[in-house]
Amino acid sequence: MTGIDAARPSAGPAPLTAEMEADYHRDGFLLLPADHLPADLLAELVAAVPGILAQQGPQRVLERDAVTVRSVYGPHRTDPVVARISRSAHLAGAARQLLDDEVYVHQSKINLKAAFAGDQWEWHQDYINWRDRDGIARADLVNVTVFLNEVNEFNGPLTFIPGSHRYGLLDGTDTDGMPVGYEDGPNWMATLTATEKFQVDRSAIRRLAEQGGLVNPKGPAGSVLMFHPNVLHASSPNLSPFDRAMLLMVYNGVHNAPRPVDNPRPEFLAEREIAPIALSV
Ligand code: 6CS
Ligand code: FE
Repeated sequence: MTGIDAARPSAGPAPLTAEMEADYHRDGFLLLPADHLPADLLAELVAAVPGILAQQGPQRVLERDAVTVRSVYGPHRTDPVVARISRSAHLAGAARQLLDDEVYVHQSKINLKAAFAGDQWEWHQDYINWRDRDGIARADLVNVTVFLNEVNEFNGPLTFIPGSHRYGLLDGTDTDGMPVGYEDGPNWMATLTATEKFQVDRSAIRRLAEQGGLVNPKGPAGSVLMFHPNVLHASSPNLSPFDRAMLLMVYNGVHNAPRPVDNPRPEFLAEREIAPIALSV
């Protein structure tokens, strides 16, 4: 039986070992080996990326320089290859395991982090946006990221504070107004740029980093990185001559579907149609 009223997911593909699950819950992130995704699936995905980055429309967000692509949102809705990969047991099955629920994609994006020009992401927790803007009641979501290039110490890897997800949403300051360079943009742009709208208190970041350290998972294209919506993370600008493109898919449990909100964000940022994914291979 499937459907939102169904109990918990029936037995199905379980790509993660018990040890991997424990690591994820302890650290708030988990890097899977590069061969987790079948090579043909990865090759198809990599081939689809230029077309996605060339999409015209509000779902494409530029860097402050107004020419370099920063992100393209919602490719699971517009691109058949990403749509298929989003349903694969390798990814959606792993999300289902971690959330212990049927899942659907709340948000997807390609973050390009272009060679020379890709800008930073300041320290943040993802969940604050999904709670406050999209009406999602619990932090029962998981980011599943596929590296589309090699990620190394030079091209702006995501950096985590292990264990920081266990403290829930941290205190900070919600800034008003639009970030520099985006003054004329729509309101929803404020949480998607190099300047975070919600600034987590630096004293908390320092304390958690002193306790947990910093880790930046690296690996070849095809590596899969999963991370918790409350884990503190950031990344530096990409000064290297190598792109650092990633596909990120945010899976939510169907029992955690968004409640209605005033001013809902566009559907390319926040899915409103909740249909549990039927896993494919
Ligand atoms: O606004 C959002 O939904 C998002 N913003 C950030 C900074 N991270 C995660 C999420 O995609
Ligand atoms: Fe984030």
